[in-house]
Amino acid sequence: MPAAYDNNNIFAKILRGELPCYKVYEDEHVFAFLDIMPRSPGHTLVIPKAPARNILDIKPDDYAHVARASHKLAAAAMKAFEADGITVQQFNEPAGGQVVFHLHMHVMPRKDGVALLP
Ligand code: DGP
Repeated sequence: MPAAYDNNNIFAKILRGELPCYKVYEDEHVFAFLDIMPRSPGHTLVIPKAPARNILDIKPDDYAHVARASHKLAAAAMKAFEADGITVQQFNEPAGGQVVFHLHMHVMPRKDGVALLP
């Protein structure tokens, strides 16, 4: 059973404007900003405005909003970063690689032959 949502996680603070970020996109349902430790140029995080720890916690409609925005931002990032491809990735719980416990989708533009930074 996953832990409860913690309102004081870093991304909740970014959403409330309590911590700075480089905003990429915002609408009624989602917020997107650059990752502070980018694994590729343009590495963007897309998060729901609704509080949700991860995929095990989020309502399907809220996940759909994140997916829809990621779809839109992936196409925009391909153009903006003249990318050859794009990796979209999402981690859940520590065993699943999650470090920040507000659901987020990684959108990472890629160049041919260039590995993601660790
Ligand atoms: P993960 O939970 O494993 O999907 O990774 C969390 C990501 O969040 C990681 O790529 C680094 C990023 N990150 C952590 N703290 C901050 C922060 O304060 N600001 C921003 N913009 N990104 C952060």
